[in-house]
Amino acid sequence: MTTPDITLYTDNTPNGHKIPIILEELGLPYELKQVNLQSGQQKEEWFLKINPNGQIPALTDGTTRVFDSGAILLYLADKYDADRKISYKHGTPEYIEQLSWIFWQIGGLGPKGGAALAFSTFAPVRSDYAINKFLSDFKGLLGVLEYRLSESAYLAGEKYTVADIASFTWVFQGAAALDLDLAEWPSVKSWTEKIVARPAVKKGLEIPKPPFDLEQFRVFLRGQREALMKKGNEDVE
Ligand SMILES: N[C@@H](CCC(=O)N[C@@H](CS)C(=O)NCC(=O)O)C(=O)O
Repeated sequence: MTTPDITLYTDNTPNGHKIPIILEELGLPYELKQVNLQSGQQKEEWFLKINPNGQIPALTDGTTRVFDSGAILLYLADKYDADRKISYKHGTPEYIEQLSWIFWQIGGLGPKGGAALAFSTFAPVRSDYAINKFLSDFKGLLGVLEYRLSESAYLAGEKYTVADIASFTWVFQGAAALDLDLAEWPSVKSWTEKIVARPAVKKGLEIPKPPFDLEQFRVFLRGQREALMKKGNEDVE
């Protein structure tokens, strides 16, 4: 195995936590650089050289740069998971399944969860149309996960993989942020509980420090939502 020379650029968000979880699962050494999203560091010139899209997470490994969490998790699995601890081997049916769920998360669960949170919680104006659309899209995708996890222990097969990590952070933090009760999706709930109990996941969720207080965040967001719901609906009839 090539010697890793990894620097991880991340912050406390669902996409941001995926990569520390994977690095911890694989026991890889890395340097951590927190990119403060609140202060807009992700759009600074130095960071755009690492991710021209100006978002976290991103990673450098020696002279190689990798951005966008799907690319990063596949890069790490290909390069550093020779024992296939958290990934399937290229060309196997499970590898294709793993790939499908990763792309599904990057193109669907993440953007829909992000939009649901933005419109229901942070929007400067209230649009019931946007709130309902993105919340129901996100819940629909939780239903897709429920269907898959009621027939398979993990998303790509019988083994926990990078595909699970990709969706897990969005379910674990996304559902809490949106005040959704996972009891509505029982297989997703027990899958989430199994994953959060893993030591590497516990550690990864606490990077960068200070650890993210999900319960405190949930209460804060609830207040934001209540304030938004007091505004008039601005949808055009
Ligand atoms: N498709 C990207 C999405 C990354 C993304 O949305 N990152 C967010 C944090 S979760 C971000 O950096 N937001 C700040 C911004 O867009 O300026 C990935 O999977 O890495």
